Amino acid sequence: MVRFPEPSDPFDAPMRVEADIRGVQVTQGEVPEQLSGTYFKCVVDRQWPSFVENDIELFNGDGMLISFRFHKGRVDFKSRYVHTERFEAEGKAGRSLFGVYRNPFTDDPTVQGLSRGLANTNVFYHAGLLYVAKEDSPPIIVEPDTLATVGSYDFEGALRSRSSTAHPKFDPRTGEMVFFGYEASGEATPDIVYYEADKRGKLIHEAWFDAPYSSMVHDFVVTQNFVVFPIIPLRSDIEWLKRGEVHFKWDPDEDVYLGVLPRKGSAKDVRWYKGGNRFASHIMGASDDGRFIHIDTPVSESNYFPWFPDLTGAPYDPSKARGCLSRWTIDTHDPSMTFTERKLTDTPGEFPRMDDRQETLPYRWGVMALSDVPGRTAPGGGFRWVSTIDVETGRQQIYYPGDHATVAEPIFVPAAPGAPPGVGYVFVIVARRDQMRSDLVILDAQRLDAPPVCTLSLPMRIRMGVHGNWVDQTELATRVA
Ligand code: V55
Ligand code: FE
Repeated sequence: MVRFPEPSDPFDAPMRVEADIRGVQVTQGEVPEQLSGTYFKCVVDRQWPSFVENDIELFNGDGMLISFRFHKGRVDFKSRYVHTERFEAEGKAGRSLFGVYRNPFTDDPTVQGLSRGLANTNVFYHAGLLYVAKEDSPPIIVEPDTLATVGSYDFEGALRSRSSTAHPKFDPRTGEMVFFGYEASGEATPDIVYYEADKRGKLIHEAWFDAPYSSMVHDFVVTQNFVVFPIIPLRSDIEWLKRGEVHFKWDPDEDVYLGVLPRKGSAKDVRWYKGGNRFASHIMGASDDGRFIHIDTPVSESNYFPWFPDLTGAPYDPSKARGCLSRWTIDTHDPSMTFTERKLTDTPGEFPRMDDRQETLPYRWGVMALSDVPGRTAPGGGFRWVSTIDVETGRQQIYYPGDHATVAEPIFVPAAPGAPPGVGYVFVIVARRDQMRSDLVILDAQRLDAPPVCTLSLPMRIRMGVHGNWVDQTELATRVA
C-alpha cells in the first residue's frame, strides 16, 4: 500500500508526476527573446514511501530532473525521474528497498550490490555530456532534450572512485572539469581522490590522499593554482552504520581542516590548514594570487542540518545554524598552518552562486538565498529572500517574492554568451505556498530590487530540491550521442 507520512506543509507532499508544458504561461513582463538554452534543475520526489522512520526526504529521495527550455521567447517545461538502478529496482518491487540515508546496512537484502545512487543533487554539462550527480556514487548521464536516463558513467573505465562529487568546478580558461570523490574507497573511509578531466572529458589527473578524519565533503574549492578540500566536522564512522544509524554526526569538539594542493598536485603535496570548530558547506567562489587563497562561503557556528545529530547529545540549535557569507583566507606561505575568517554580510542564508564564467578566477558578483534580513520580516521559515552581493564592497540588492513564498537556489544566466561578468539574469523558482504552485521568476542581475523581468507561472508545485544550472544552446549543440 502506498501511504506517505503527512508533511507539516501540504506544499511539501510528494508529487510523483512527470509533466510536459509546451509554452509556459507568462503572467508578468516578457521573456528575453535572445535567451537560448535550458535551465536544468534537480528536485527530490520519493517514488515509494520510506520504511525508515523520519527519513531525510531532501537527501534520501529519488532524483527528478526538471528543465525549462528557452527559444525565441517561448519556454517549454519538462520533468522526468532519473532512472537510477535504485529507482528501477524499487519500481519493480512497488516499494522502498533502500533504507537509511547512506547506510547500506539498512537495505533490503535483495538490493545488495546495486548502486545506492539517487541522482538528486546537481545537474551540469561538460564536454558534450549532461551529468546528474549525487555525492555517494558515480555520475549518471542524461539526454538533455528528453531527460531520458542514459546510465551511470565511469569516464570510459577511468573512474576508480566509488563516489563522485555533485559540485565539480569548471576552469573557464582551460575548459577542464575539476572534481573529486570522498569516502572514495568505501563507506566512512577518509579517502579522497582528486580528479581533473580535460576539455574533451578525458580523465587527465588523479591523486588519492587521506583526510584527517572521515566527514561529509559536500563542496570544494578550485582556483587557477590550487584546489582546497574543506574538512568540516560532520563525521562518519563505519560502526555507526553497522548499528543502523544515519551516516553523519556533528562533532562539536573537532576542528576544521582545509587541505590545499597545487592544481594537478599529488598526495605528497597536501598541506592541512587548521581552524576551530564551525560549519560551512557551499562555496560561492574562490581565487588566488599565487600566495593567498580567498574562499567565500556561508559560515555558521554549528551544524546546519537538523537531521544529523550532535555526537554529545546536544539538541539542534537553529540560532547557531544560521550562517553569513564569509571569506576564508589562506596564506600559503604562513608556517602557522591556520587561516583567517571575515564576514562579508550580516544576512544569513545559503545556496551561494556566482557568474560561473568567473569560476576559479577573481570575481565580484554573487547571489544567494537568505533566511533572515535584519530589520525586515517575512512570515514563515525557510529561504524568503534572494540577494546579490558585491563581494568586494559587501553591497547587496535584495528581492522579496511576497508573503507565503519560499525561494529555491538562485542561479546566474548571462544576458548573452559574451556579456560582461554579472550582466544578465537571476533565475529563481518561487514556491507560492498559499497557491500550491510555483513560478520561475527572472530578475535583472544588476537590478535585483527592481520588478522582475518576467514571471513564468506553472499550474503546479515544483518539489524541494537543491542545485541546477543554465546550459546555453551553443553548448548543448556540442553534445555527443
Ligand atoms: C546535500 C544534498 C544531498 C546530499 C548531501 O547540502 C548534501 C546538500 C540532495 O542530497 O546527499
Ligand atoms: Fe550542494
